[in-house]
Amino acid sequence: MSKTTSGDFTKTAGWLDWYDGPSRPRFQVPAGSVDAHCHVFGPGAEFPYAPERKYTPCDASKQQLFALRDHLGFARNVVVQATCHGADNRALVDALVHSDGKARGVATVRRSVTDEELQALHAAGVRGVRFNFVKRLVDFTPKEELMEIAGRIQKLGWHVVIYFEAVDLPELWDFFTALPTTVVVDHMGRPDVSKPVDGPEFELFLKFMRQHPNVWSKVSCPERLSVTGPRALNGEQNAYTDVVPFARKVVEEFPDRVLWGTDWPHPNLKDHMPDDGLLVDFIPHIATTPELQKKLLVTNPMKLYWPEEV
Ligand code: 0GY
Repeated sequence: MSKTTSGDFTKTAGWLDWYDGPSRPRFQVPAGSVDAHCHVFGPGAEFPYAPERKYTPCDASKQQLFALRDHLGFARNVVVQATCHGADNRALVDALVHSDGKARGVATVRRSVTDEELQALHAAGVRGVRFNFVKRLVDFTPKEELMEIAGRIQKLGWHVVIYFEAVDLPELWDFFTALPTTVVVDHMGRPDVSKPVDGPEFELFLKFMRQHPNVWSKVSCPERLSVTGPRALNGEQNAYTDVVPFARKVVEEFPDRVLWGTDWPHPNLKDHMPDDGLLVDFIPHIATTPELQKKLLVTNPMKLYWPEEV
């Protein structure tokens, strides 16, 4: 069933809506698991999409996100500000404050943000900011502006989430390695999984993590990275096999610095929309023991987002 975008908005042509009626995962996530990368979109009538956005999605509300959390067996969410909302964090904050303490967030802020605004975001449950370097998603922001923001949010104990393409890591290396906070990389820095897992491109990413103990990685988004599939649809229990060696390598080498998230509602997928239940069934392929699964899904995200409970 096609979903709508409310308010004065029309979905980007060819937009794929999130999947209705996801299956119940066969893999039971450990008690207290955190979906550490997901988004809310609008609803546009209540929380308008930003004028500077590069896409207009279908609405994906906090109630729909929380229903998915419960269906998949997760206890908590980390909601990441999506670029379609720019630096207007109202939809994110609304989700956090209506989550009964079960959601924390990663915001987008500009240099003009005031200390009072940062304090208000902290009170709502924000614990990080996202710096996005994926050119199809955002306009350029000068690095000195980002470094200034990093210095300010460091004082709140927050971290920086970075999103970039693997080919851009060499150029961004000096900036990333100068960041003063914990740094969380989205989706393993988007490796080209048609290249060898032990080839120079992914080795550079592993070196980035090896040399910098403050760098963490989300091992999420196989549906975005996979070239050969098979897709997480129609009960497929061995989806996205080409991504498995990359994610497993990161989980096994850095078990205390990895996070996982659904990426619901999966913005900008072009090829297919995965069944989120089957995405959860991907987890034991990359975290193959109960110990690794617990670190990935409970211990690590709790340390970063709910440290007062650890
Ligand atoms: C993701 C990936 C994407 C989009 C965004 O904030 C966003 O718009 O993050 C993407 O298009 O690759 O992590 O959701």
